[in-house]
Amino acid sequence: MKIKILFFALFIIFRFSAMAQSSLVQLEPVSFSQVTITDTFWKPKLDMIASTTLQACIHQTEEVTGRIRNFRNVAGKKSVPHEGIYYDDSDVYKALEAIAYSLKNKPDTALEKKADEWIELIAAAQETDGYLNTYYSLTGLENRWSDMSQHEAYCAGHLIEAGVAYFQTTGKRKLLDVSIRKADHINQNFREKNVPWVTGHQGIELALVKLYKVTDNKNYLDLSDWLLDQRGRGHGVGAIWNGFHGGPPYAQDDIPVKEQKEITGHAVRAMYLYTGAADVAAAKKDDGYMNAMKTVWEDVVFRNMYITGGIGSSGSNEGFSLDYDLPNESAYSETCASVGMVFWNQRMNSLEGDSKYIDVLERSLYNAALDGLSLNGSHFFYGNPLASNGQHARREWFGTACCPSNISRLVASVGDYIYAKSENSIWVNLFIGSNSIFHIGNVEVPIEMTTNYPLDGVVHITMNPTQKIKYSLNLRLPGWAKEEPVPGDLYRYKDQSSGKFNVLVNGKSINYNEKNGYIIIDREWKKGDKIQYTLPMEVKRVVSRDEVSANKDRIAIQRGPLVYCVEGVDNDGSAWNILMPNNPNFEVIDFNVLEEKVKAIKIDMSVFKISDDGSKIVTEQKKVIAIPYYTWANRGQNEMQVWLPTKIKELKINY
Ligand code: FUB
Ligand code: ZN
Repeated sequence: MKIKILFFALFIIFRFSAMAQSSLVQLEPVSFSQVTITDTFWKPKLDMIASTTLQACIHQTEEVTGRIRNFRNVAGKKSVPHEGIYYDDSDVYKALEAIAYSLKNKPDTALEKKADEWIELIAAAQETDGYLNTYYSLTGLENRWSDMSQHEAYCAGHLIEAGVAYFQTTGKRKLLDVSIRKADHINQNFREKNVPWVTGHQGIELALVKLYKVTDNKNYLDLSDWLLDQRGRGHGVGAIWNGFHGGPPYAQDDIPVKEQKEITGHAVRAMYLYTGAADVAAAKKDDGYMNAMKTVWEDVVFRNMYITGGIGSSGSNEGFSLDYDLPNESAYSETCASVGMVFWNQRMNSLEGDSKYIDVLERSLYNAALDGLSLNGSHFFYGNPLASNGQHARREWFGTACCPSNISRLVASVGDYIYAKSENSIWVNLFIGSNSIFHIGNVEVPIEMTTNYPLDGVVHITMNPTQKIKYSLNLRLPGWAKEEPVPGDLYRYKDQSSGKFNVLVNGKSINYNEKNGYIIIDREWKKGDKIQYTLPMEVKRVVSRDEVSANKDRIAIQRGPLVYCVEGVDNDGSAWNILMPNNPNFEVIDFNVLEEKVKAIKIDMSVFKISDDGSKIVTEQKKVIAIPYYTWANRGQNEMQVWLPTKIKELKINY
């Protein structure tokens, strides 16, 4: 008997220690609502979202298109046709979510009043059983939940995200309660009855985890897990997009999520799926999802990601094609997919505590995602090509308008990605001027970061703990500041680094450890301690693996986290007639792209032209200007290239 009890006790101890070991979460992100942005680069963008971008979204949503009219018509029980596309409700919710974040950054009574007005209509359009979707309410409710390729769950996901965000910012529950009723409707009709349903476009999975966190109702977490587990079991009908029949891989529905190893299909769907899976993994301490996602992540980053951090190279499926198929001029690289890369990589960083995920996040954020928003905030890119013959232009809006509100919500909530915390540590992931207050034990630790990043690499951090206290400050050491532009070997530097990072505390060198891409300064801190962290902002040449045929005999330029491009408007109208020399001389200069202050790079290059009489090709040595990629196409349509040719055969000369 005693032996049995001993075995039982050992079994319990073993079980508990195994559970503790499988505790996945390494760090917890600090919400944007706890962070005040003071940054010279980002603060004007946050203000622009509030003053211009959200106004553009409202104008398009309410006046130009029928999105709000659809809600008004359902609320008024009118028997009229649905206007627009079946997933247009999602844009209203995403705009509301962006408004919620923006209100936190910059309170605005008129904006809040507009949001409240919309929320009244949304609530009035909800069916008595919790269902809410203007497309089906106007075209025939009897057809709802009959076609998995439609976006009912996707719209519900965006509704929930908006409801949570608006509640967190304003304390107003109306939209949250609408979301709860909708989530309950789905839970009762599918999970509780075990009626198979594969979400044709993911998004609700990550939203349900947010709802679980705000309500503490585990049903929503279980529903999210259940929905994830529906995939890859033959329940799906194959997703269809604008007539494109992608079959199960298109919607990541060919293999159960925990067994997936390769990235397939539609890029935005994939990003939302893996973000949701990471959230469930963290909340349920389920490393099954994590193990799968690590391999999928490597497939994305090692073989299928643009140097800009954009993904989904193919327009026909808005997603992934073959490994290393990364064409530049026809790159799809949807803005929403880069927004999704930011979401997913943040979750992976939290689970693993490894900075390589933030390296990717930062790359997507500062390049492919930010490129989706014009410098004046009123025009958008849907796809973000890496080369142009002048055919690409930013637009005011799109028929499918997922990108404008998506980039708005990302920029407005950029504070979410700066800091993270764990028991005795403060983690600095992004270098963005800001203030926040941490709590280490019972001690308040206000922290202030100031920087001119990404224009220069000097970051100042001041610690102001209310009393002396020991904790570690973990500063991300970006891969680009070492010899690794990206994790893996898809891209590599052509030059050895001469600069090195440097960290001082109160003006003196200190001892630190380096682990998982972080500089760890573990010591007793006191009020007023100052850290000066300097990252080497060298101009670096980047080359691709040979398998990327589009980049063969070409070089890209990077400085800090920013990828550069040559745009015709700065270079006599052309960007395809230049040749990168073997040993280029880079001069970093202060430059303005419209109002945006940037560091441009002047490069001595051979420029090829047709002679005036048209009889021959002439070469001139010129100073070619390269600008940060995210700023291109703001001064009209013109030529652009990120990957600059090193061989004459790659040139195109206009005549
Ligand atoms: O289908 C909804 C959204 O529209 C997708 O996420 C985008 O790729 C676009 O197709
Ligand atoms: Zn989009």
